[in-house]
Amino acid sequence: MGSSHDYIALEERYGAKNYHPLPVVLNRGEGAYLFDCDGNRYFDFLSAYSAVNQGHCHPKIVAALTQQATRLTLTSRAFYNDALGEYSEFITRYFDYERVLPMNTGVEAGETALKLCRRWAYDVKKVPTNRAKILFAAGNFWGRTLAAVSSSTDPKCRDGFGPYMPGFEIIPYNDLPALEAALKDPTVAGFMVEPIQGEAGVIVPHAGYLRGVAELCKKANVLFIADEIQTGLGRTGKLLACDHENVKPDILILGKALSGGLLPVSAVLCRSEIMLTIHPGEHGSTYGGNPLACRVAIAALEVIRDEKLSENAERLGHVFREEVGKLRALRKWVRDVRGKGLMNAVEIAPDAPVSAWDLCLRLKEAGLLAKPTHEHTIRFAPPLVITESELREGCRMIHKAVCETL
Ligand code: IF1
Repeated sequence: MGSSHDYIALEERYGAKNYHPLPVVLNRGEGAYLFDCDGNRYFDFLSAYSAVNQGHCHPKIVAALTQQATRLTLTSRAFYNDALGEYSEFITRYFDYERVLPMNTGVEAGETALKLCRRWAYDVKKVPTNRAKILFAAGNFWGRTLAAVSSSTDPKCRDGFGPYMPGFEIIPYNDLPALEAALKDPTVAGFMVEPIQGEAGVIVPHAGYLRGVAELCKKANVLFIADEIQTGLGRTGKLLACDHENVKPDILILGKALSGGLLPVSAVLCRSEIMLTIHPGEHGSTYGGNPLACRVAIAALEVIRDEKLSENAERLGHVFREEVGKLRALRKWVRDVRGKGLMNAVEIAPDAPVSAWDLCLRLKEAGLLAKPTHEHTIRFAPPLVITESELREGCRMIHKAVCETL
């Protein structure tokens, strides 16, 4: 086993440079904890961007993986198998949708949702061919494909990758009048939106926004497409962030924790009228809906339900915001502590005596791993299996790291 330095040097020499990781080399994960090559233990307050809601290497999900891995892992969709049907019934009942289209990564599910939306526009809404428009919110993030970056307003995601996908329009987030105005265009087919914007810095819309989106889209015969890849699966204190307002999107997009962090599993759920506009041979994926992913996803969803992870996130989210919120009175440069459930962020002033990055380095020294999103906001999203005493210990580490700074 090499040293941390050796592992970093290998990545430096042989890898792409599309990330700037925190200088820590991890080799084991268990529950809310990560361990580095030098044997140090950390709280994981990123959860791989909410892909590890069930905690690292959850025994039940690992067991489902290892059991299926010795039987059958991949058939492709050229043939049937004994897992996809059972999984399709399980997940559509779990979320109360008529049908599911299984994919792998979140962005593939996003692309699938947009293809379904366009196809529904032409076949059902009767929008003239190739004229369908899809609305996105400024500040959105749904992945790194050319379609995804075509809808981005973040220069770091978008610039230098043109030309861009046509038919995409941007409206302000959390702005119902702007949505209402945009929906006057009869060629609009859908509005894809995160119930809480993750990458933008955990931007929580005002109460009633999601209900307004659902009502305005329904009135305009436009599909409400909810990207719950980061907000879903218990993260915000409900099974879905849309559940906070009792709204049901026309198309639901899931990913990340759908596998508990074991392998890429994503899904698009919607009613038959939308799903059946794509016919055999018109969309697919080599690994989409593979038996291994199906068994892992069933176990991952069972863990969220049986261990009441949404309820735990709801309860401990209030503890986090109360405890860390106290920092605002202690350091004026702590501008905001915000979020829902265990999807939270701390925003620091641009002129703070310490950068968000340096604060994350201090947090690492204190035993907690987190990462800035943009330069002045740190996202805090521990696995939903964290206990109250572990969470309070993590909050003490955050206090220590902040209060070390004058
Ligand atoms: C990176 C960000 C988070 C997502 C939402 C779809 C996807 C994501 C709401 C696509 C993915 C990941 C991607 C990863 C880092 C991380 C991220 F910082 F990039 F923006 F979480 F906020 N919808 N988010 O958050 O899912 O294709 O990655 O499976 O690209 O750096 P994916």
